Amino acid sequence: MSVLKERLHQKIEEWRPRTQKLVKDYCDVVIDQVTIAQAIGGMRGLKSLVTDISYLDPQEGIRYRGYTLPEVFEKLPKPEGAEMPYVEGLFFLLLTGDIPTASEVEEVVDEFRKRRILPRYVYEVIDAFPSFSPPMAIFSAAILTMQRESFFAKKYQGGISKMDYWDTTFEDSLNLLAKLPEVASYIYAKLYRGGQRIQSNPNLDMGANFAHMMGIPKPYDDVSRLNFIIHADHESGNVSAHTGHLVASSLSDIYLSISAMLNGLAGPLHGLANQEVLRWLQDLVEKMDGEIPTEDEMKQFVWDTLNSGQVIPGFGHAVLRKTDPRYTLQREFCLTHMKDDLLFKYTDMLYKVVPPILQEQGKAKNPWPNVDAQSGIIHWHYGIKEYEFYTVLFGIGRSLGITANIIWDRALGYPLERPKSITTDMLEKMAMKAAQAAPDNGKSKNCKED
Ligand code: CMX
Repeated sequence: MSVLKERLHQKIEEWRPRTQKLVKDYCDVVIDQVTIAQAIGGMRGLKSLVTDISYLDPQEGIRYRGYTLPEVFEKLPKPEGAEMPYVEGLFFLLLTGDIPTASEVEEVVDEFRKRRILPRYVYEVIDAFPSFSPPMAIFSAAILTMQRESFFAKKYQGGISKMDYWDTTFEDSLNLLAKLPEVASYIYAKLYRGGQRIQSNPNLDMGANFAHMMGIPKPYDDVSRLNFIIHADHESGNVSAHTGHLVASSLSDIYLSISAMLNGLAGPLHGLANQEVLRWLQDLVEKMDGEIPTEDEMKQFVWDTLNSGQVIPGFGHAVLRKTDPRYTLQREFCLTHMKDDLLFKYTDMLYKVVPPILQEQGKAKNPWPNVDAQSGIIHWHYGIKEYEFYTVLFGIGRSLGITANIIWDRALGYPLERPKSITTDMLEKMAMKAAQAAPDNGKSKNCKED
């Protein structure tokens, strides 16, 4: 058994009694209540999911296993000469809660290397897609195709103890994660490089190997590591994480679950926003003939977008109420490596101009930039100009967190997810009952104005 699997096993054994005790002795303790606004409004803020892998504080941003992102980047071991840590080390941290030693990371790197080879049929499936297919659709389908490889599904059919579900799910997760960079880079080669594929280099770690397969020199290896790590997890309620968890809760295997979560990530209000940012910026670059706009011109462009009924991509967040630390980390990278880049200059001006405008407009609860405001311009700078591919890059990173969550869901025996729905009729009756009991006209105080 590898050190990672052994450590995970030990952590699971230690953790199980905590969850069991909560369910057995404290099952009736109320942790939240649901309002009509939440039931109709996407369950925003409703505390109804449990994960120990990451926690999103609205003011501070994400913590992985208790560590802020700057701490994660500082503490995780790095390949020699690299600025950014091993992605494989992050997976160790997400699964166990422990910062791995250099040799522990090396073992995970080795596991990924051994499992990276794609079955031939995956290339054939990717090749069979018509040209101009969206890369996220191909990515999701390629993963779905590999479902026949699922160790969990085979063992489940043969009959295994519930206590052991996590073990085969762990194996499936490692097998899939190791293959994702290969799948993604092959999709890129097929769609945008006339099928000219660069074979993977087994001597490299996940980030460096991905950069190599994409044919992009240093420091894109560090960009890949940065990109995969910051996108890995954002607690459980976002669309991709929640979809992965939901699908897995029916005991669908990792391949089915990750393929499904990618379909959620592909939406414009979620992972697709990074490509929307680029499209929107390119539009402005064209209007400005490549010149840097004045602040007033930039403000006008932002207002024009809002007045035409569109959102400002890369700004706002369902939970965060401050600048996303994932944005800040990428900005620091840009300041070191590409501070004269035209799109970076635009992005930096937007950082100044957009928040006061969104505040003045008074709709968005969070006027600050999120992770997507900056990620696309970095890939663009290093030569990935096909921005519909950016969500695929997000998806590789997000898979690390979601597989870690699903392994733990299985380990702790989380059951089938099945909330209850009610009808509008029922809601109206509840609203009337509340109104009769209340003073004035019975209308709630905190409802949104028209
Ligand atoms: N530009 C303009 N209006 C915005 C806005 C933005 N960036 N962010 C929020 N608003 C608007 C909403 O559309 C909503 O308007 P209506 O009341 O007319 O429907 C209002 O402000 C309130 O929204 P909110 O409660 O602040 O935000 P939500 O939780 O509903 O949505 C998000 C969050 C991210 C979808 C939203 O901020 C948005 O659309 N941002 C732009 C797209 C984006 O960057 N998405 C990426 C998010 C990160 C990720 O998941 O990858």
